[in-house]
Amino acid sequence: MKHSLIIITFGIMLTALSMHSANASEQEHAHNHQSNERTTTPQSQSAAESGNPLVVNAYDYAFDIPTEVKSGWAQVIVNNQRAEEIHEVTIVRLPDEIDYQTYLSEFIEPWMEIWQGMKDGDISRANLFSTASTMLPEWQNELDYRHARGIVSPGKNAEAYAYLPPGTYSVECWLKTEDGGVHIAHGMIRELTVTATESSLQPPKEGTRLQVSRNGIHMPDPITTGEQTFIVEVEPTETGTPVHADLHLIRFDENVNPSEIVQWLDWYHIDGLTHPAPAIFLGGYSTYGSALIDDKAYFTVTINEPGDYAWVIQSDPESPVWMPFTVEN
Ligand SMILES: [Cu+2]
Repeated sequence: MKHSLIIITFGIMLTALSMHSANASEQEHAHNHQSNERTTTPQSQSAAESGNPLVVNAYDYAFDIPTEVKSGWAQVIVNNQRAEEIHEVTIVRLPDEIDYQTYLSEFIEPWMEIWQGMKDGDISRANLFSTASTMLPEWQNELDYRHARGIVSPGKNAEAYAYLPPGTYSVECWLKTEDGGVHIAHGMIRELTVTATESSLQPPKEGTRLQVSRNGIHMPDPITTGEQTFIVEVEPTETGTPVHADLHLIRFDENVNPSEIVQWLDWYHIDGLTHPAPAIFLGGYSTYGSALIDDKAYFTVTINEPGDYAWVIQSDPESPVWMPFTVEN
């Protein structure tokens, strides 16, 4: 599990080489734009009351985030209402001796090169790991992923709970533009400091229960429209790693092909996580790194309308793991 996470992170890095100076003005613009609107965002207000919000405003292609957040539980609020494209938020704690600039130059930049090599056909999936290991620093194994892949379609918000020990972090989006450019390389990466001051926030105790196991996805109770909080119990395997890497709530139309959707979730696939998405993504969680605490995940989504929805797990396109269901009013 950890291995695959590291590989995924690699891929994102390729485009980062040029992102830094090129996107400074764009980020500046996004930041100014966002400051004016933040106080009017309902999600920001509700999170502020609960103690430790980490509001991530997404743009095509920039993040506006606070510079620091308290340690302990944080409410990661992804606001994708101002973007035209789908985005995600990965939150990774850097090793103690590695600063953010070193992370960019020694980890992100090689990953962007690796992805370019995959796009050009110079690096195959079969030799990806061996190639990556020669380009990436030893300390990559100490990267500590606390949250990843809460994929959110444009016009939507999603919230998830993450547990963040103090330290220096990177907040980044590994999704890709229509021509295969990783969003990180276009500017969707930011430094975050998690302070020693501890938040009093606790994850929600009330919510709709979900179980994810080797048998698939089990949701005992039907869900309705409105804001929905999910508490997910993820079955560990014999080795202690969760059975599935991630879970997403999607809205789809009758032409949906679940194989196409799970294939799209594969970052290493040449068209994986590339705009446009084959369904509307409303939120979810990933088990990368240390993202699960006590084998549980917590997240909140807003379901605006009744209709056809599904839980989808990144899985083998030959036998996709998904659970379609209908939402009533
Ligand atoms: Cu993005």
